[in-house]
Amino acid sequence: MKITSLTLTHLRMPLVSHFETSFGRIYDRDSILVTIRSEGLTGYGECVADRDPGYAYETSGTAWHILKDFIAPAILGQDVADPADFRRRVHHIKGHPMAKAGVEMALWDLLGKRQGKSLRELLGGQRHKVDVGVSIGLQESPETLVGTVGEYLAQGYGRIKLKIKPGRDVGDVSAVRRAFPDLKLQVDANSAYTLATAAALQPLDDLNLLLIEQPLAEDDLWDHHTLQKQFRTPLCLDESIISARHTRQALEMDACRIINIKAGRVGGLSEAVAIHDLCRERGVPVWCGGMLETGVGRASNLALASLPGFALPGDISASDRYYEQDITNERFTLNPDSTIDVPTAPGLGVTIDAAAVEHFALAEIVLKPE
Ligand code: OSB
Ligand code: MG
Repeated sequence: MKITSLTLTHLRMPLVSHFETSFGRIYDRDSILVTIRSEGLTGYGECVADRDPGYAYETSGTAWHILKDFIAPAILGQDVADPADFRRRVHHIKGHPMAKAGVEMALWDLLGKRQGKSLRELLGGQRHKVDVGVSIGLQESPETLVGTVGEYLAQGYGRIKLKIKPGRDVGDVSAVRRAFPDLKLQVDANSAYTLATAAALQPLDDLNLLLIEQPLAEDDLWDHHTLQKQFRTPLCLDESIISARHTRQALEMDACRIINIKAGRVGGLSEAVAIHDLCRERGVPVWCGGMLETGVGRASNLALASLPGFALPGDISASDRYYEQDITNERFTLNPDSTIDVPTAPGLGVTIDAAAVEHFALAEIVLKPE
């Protein structure tokens, strides 16, 4: 696939309701839309780096720099055979997985369009619809939280994830558990605890949670191992899992018993599939995390989550949970059985609403071969 141009569009889209985690509150979501033109076809990818380095060190600013100054020159005017070839070409660039993943997604989209195959088919996904849940940010009070959970349950979501942080953990989660005794419930701390402060989480072990996501620092596999020994509830790692190699090490260390897979965090869909395959071999359940994606990234997540090892519901909610207006013409809706259909058209299976992209664009550059 000869790469004729690469367009970067920095987007900022208002969220339907603000989203608060242990690292901060946002009212709108930044992302970079990657558009690649090649041999008469156009591929789209989403770089999920956020405005602030709260979840990960990458930001829209660092991703823009790495994409423009390092990744684009490695592919512009070149014949990039497939995503594996792309990975070899950017291997010398240390880190910056979200920047790489944005371009890799666009190449998968192109590949699918060229071969007339959906991303699900290309990745080897089997399901035509995937189980999903909703990730709820920190609310004003436990009462508001119980109310919000009730609203999502009424919409048909069958699994709820609650964000927690020190001081807003056992009280909040117990209130939800009391109100909904049979609910499939899990929590996510986004690395807000240390081994010492995580002792406060011990009562969570009696609340029948599916998992406790990323309680400790991202670079701290060993203390997760120590903490896992103190909990019957499986720990699940998100931020800590940056590659298939780290996944193997985390599992060998018993630092967690479930893996959250996000293509952006691990450098792209290829690495995400490699992590899925490794976990499947070892009988470790995985699920698809979310980054408040636009319709582009949501289509990619759905294709990924259609692989057979995705045993738990993903953080892939319907479009209307995030954005009143999206950048894809297609909107994703929730089926009554708490699933979302996997797109079937070639590539990502979505089309771009150019007017919406223009409306949300803060900056755009078109890069071409020298
Ligand atoms: O830790 O899973 C996370 C959103 C942004 C950054 C990190 C996370 C999240 C979510 C939302 O939990 C998942 C979603 O609905 O997209
Ligand atoms: Mg998480």
